[in-house]
Amino acid sequence: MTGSTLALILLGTPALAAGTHGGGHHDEMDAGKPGDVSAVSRTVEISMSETDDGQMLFNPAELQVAEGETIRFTISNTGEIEHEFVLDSHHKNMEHKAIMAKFPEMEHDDPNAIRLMEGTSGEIIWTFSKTGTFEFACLIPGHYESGMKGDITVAAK
Ligand SMILES: [Cu+2]
Repeated sequence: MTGSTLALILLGTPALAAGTHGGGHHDEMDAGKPGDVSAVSRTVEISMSETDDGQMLFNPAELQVAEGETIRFTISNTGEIEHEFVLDSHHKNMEHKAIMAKFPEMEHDDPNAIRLMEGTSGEIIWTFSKTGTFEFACLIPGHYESGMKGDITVAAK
């Protein structure tokens, strides 16, 4: 999501609150940019699920990437409730999480995010064009606090 669309959402028009945000654009974001399938160098499988004691988890919850690498994330919701995978900087995820707390039914069409019903799977292809530490998170209210976050470290080539 760009700064300008975020600002619009924060202004909170009812139409935006009830609809989608982001734009499926291919601009560079904090954590890199949408990748091209022809550039995929590695597939990383990530599952999303809950535990019997109330935790909600990504597995794995840590990933090391080399700058410039394009990763195909194959994401499976093996749990019993809906989850999402949002790849961004920690800062952007926290901004987004605050919006989700107000509008839990908000749908995503951002290229860095996918929301999956239980028992379904999907994929995101992402090029890590920037070095740094980024985060994947489930921003459905309560899930992040229950453990649904993971770290991605992008190291210089
Ligand atoms: Cu979740």
